Amino acid sequence: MAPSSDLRLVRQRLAAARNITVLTGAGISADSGVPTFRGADGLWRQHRAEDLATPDAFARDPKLVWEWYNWRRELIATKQPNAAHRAIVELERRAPAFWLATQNVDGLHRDAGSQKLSEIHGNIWKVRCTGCQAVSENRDVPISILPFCPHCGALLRPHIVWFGESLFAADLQQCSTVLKSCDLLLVIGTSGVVYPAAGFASVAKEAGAYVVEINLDPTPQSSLVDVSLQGRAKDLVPLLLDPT
Ligand code: BJW
Ligand code: ZN
Repeated sequence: MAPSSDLRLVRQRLAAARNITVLTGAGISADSGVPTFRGADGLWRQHRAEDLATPDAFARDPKLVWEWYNWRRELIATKQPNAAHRAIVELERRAPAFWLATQNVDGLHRDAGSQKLSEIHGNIWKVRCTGCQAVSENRDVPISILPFCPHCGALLRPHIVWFGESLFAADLQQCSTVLKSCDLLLVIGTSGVVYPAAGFASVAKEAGAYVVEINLDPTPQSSLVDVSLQGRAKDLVPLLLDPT
């Protein structure tokens, strides 16, 4: 099939860009078999992410919240990066300046080989002590419920940014810098409803970047971006790097 004129245009822009920023969401990992949050398979035992991913939910019922994370750990542990994750690694290798901001906590970008990245909502394979705040890697599947800190004995929580919590200051600073300095922002597989990431496209656009969205469906950002390509991340992202 001949590439669409939009696809050709984005390829040219991408090849010419010297400073590229990429924002990804659950849609890129959907192609690896990880359920999205707001898709049909986004519920767990009838709970929505908005009901479980909050400090209040954890304070009320830490066992329930950890059971949800154990279900997700079991699922994610069986998944591999796909062609879209790998194409982003190639983009990082080719571009003179590059940064990836992912909302995904599954670690698949790191598994694929991405190095210049911020996991702005945290990582499911890390835990944080609610007492001494120590962060450590924990790849237990399942993790023992409830898990406690080996240093101070306080309850451990996932090292993840929940609703109502601020993103980590260093990540916010880094994202602000790269959004304002990039020539091209690629927004892949996010519904664009969760802030601050939902505002990234307009920040980059206002700073003069060319903004491209890749998604199965239109999003609230589709009308403000320069090009919106509709399709699967695993098909479209590798095509963007294709010279033919
Ligand atoms: C495909 C595909 C394929 C499928 N190929 N595409 C300003 C205005 C209003 C509210 C706020 C605001 N600023 C802050 C807020 C509050 C809140 C917020 O945004 N609420 C909104 C819901 C209204 N934000 C926060 O609380 C954030 N904190 C913060 O800003 O602190 C300061 C502050 C607090 C309070 C008030 C004001 C300021 C923190 C947000 C943390 C979000 N964390 C979560 C849960 C983590 C839990 C976990 O993972 O364990 O992160 S929410 C959940 O949504 C998760 C995701 O990273 C995030 C984004 O979802 P994403 O990735 O977009 O997934 P989906 O499922 O929504 O979409 C998938 C997309 O892929 C779809 O579009 C599909 O079409 C597409 N797709 N298959 C391509 N194959
Ligand atoms: Zn501790």
